[in-house]
Amino acid sequence: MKNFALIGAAGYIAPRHMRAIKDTGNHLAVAYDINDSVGVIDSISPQSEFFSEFERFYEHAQCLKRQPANALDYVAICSPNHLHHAHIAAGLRLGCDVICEKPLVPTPELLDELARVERETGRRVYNILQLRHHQAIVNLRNKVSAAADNTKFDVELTYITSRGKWYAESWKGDPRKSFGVATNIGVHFYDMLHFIFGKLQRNVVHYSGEAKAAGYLEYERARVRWFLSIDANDLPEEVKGRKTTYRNIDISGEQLEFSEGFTDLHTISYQEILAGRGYGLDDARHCIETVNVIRTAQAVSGTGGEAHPFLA
Ligand code: NAD
Ligand code: HP7
Repeated sequence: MKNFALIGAAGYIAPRHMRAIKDTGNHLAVAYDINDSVGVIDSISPQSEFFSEFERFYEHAQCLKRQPANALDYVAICSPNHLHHAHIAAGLRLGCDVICEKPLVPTPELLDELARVERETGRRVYNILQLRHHQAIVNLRNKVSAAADNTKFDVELTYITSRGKWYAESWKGDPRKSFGVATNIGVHFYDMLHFIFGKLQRNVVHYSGEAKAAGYLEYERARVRWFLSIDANDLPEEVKGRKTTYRNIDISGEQLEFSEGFTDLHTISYQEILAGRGYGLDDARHCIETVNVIRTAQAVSGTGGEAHPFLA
């Protein structure tokens, strides 16, 4: 049984990590969040220590090292995106392996920096890239690998996860903290596209705003017109009023709707990490490079059929 600490324990995604820790037979020893609305801990692990100040959390974690049975093995990180780097480095320096939410860090340079801390401490960082464990995505990847080597698929990706006004008011709507919608939410499908279709060869941005973004990506095995939005008005008519999310890949005319099937993917991610098959810094690099380019690119109008139809 491994001992875990959880940073960002009061937030939206933290309970999925708490469940993953419990369901993989491990122990949530310590939770930390600057917000003390953490009653959810009771439904999973009422004996866990809780701190709302980093200094007290850190000192407690250091002291645990004196008792081999209680020393922390893993630090799981669910804090806002701009804090990941500092929290990951702190976890490694505590002598723990780290499991961190996406986007791991905003730039490839920060991945290099974390690789240095991994070498200094001898500990490892793992990233939650849960779409790689989604059965529909795994099936699609197998189908693409089985196709003839010279097949290049035409893909239209529509990713709508609608959010209310709170999103813009929260840290998620602040580009200094979330790095914008393409990084905060798009990072999932850029990673998924790379996982299925190979290396990225071209990256063009057609639109970039607070609530949506769109562009064209060309991979070894696919040409992708993509559209991402958190605006419910962008939901297709057939799902409006019925669903708040719509995640669809149209691959050469065939529709693959993959909005469902997300609930257990954190637990699967943990199982894989604990079995030594987790996704580390090198696996995260491709999607981090992609979002880094998208964040800094000048938007241009789509030509030659490269624009997603929702942009018209
Ligand atoms: P959230 O705002 O609901 O939770 C963030 C938590 O971090 C809050 O409880 C907040 O009080 C806490 N926090 C803020 N500053 C802190 C600090 N200095 N020290 C400790 N805690 C601090 O956000 P969320 O939706 O839970 O997102 C958390 C992370 O998970 C983000 O990185 C986000 O990108 C990621 N996320 C991933 C998925 C996914 O599908 N894999 C889904 C949602 C969020
Ligand atoms: N929801 C909340 O109540 N609070 C939140 O903070 C977020 C959602 P989905 P997930 O918005 O930051 C996705 O769209 O898949 C509500 C991204 N993950 O299925 O869980 C929401 O209003 C994630 O990377 O959201 O998370 C719905 O009612 C990104 O950080 C419900 O939860 C996160 O949005 C489910 O909403 C975000 C993926 O796209 C895989």
